[in-house]
Amino acid sequence: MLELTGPLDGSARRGRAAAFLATGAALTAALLAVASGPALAVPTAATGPAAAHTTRTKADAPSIPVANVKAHLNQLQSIANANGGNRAHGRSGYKASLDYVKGKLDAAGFTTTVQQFTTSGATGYNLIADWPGGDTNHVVFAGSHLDSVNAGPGINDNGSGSAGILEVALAVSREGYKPDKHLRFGWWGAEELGMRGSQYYVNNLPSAERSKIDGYLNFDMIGSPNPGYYVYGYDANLQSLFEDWFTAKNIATEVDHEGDGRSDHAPFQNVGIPVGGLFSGADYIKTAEQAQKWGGTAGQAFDACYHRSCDTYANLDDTALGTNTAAIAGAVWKLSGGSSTTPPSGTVFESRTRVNIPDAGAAVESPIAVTGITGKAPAALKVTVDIKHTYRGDLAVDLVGPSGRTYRLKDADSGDSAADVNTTFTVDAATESANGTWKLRVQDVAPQDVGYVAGWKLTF
Ligand code: DTR
Ligand code: ZN
Ligand code: ZN
Repeated sequence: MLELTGPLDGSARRGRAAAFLATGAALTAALLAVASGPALAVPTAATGPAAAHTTRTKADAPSIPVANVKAHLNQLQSIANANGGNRAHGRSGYKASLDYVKGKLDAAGFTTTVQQFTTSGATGYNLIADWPGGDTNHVVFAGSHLDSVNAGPGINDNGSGSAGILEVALAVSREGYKPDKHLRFGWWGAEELGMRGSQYYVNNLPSAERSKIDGYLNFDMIGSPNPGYYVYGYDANLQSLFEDWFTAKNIATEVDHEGDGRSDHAPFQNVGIPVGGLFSGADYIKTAEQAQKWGGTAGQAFDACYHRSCDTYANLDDTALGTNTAAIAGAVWKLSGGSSTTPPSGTVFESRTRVNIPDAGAAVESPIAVTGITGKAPAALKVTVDIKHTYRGDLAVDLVGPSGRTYRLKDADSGDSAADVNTTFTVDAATESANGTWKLRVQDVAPQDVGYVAGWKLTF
């Protein structure tokens, strides 16, 4: 698939947000710079352990498999099912949701804090997750409310935003991302009662700490079944950052006016922090003109199950969910600037054999024979992939273990027009014997762009 995309350019226009974006814009230029460490000699074919590499590159946002986001939403649905059908403030389903999200973040290396508060006679909880490192005087903050209404599981409102930022946070960890600015993520309680959790957080944040937040990005409903693509218009620089991202993907957007004061951006906005965000629509009706540009059904609500029991796992549009999650990742990486860390150290088995990938054709495989490793493969097996391709969204990438079991590394994503796949994936391969033939399987599922596997490696 061939698509011309302009460079993302968050040109700075004013104030702190301008400094925020100026850094972002400067970083955009820097992101084009690639600093690579010494390339060590490696075997030309897949043989025994090779020396670990040291490579540092200015990082671009990784692609985020929407399947990963949906897996979190499936868990939230199960939690609601097991807790009276909802995840509402003061109910067991909310705390179970928070415990799920916290568990994922703790395992990924985040510093998490649970902030407790009382509202409407019940205990509420906010979850804050800080990614260690970055300049703590400049915080890039992404948040979503985790609570549902009492009437249902709240999968779109707002499991979708919660799962989207969770997966972006986990991608930060997978990539070993080292942002120049400090990254913080928040999951808010009691939003449905009137942004009580986020208001409590802001009320209890010293003004000196407030001033360190360069911007707060809010994501409340990003997977509506009859979706629109709305961008918050409260800060010109953050608005244009998201608008530029969607323009580069040829997706039209509108500025959201329905949500004024109606979600967790409001407490931050009210104390002067620049806010931005995305929204896919609630109970308002999609017009014919909007259906023309966004698809879906005119005359119907963006989410007919808004605040109803039918806001379940089935109440999602995967394209909107995946696209908005990708936009969140793009904004987080762009605004925080930084580099990926050195690849994992350990016993490395590597192939540098080129394997051409047929355009819109059959899957191809690149094998690596692993020997001399006793026992099982690790639960955090690092798979570093180097694929050259002019439109990485055409590619589906899997790891095949010696048992023949397939592990999905990357979904095809028609919205991801960036080039190449240079990513280290982490795979739970603990059921596999380490020794044996491992294969990287790649399939190009869409016409017009071509590429090849330049190499890949396993680190045990
Ligand atoms: N997600 C809604 C709040 C909300 C945000 N933007 C809009 C626009 C129109 C209706 C509702 C909303 C909630 O949490 O209830
Ligand atoms: Zn909501
Ligand atoms: Zn709601």
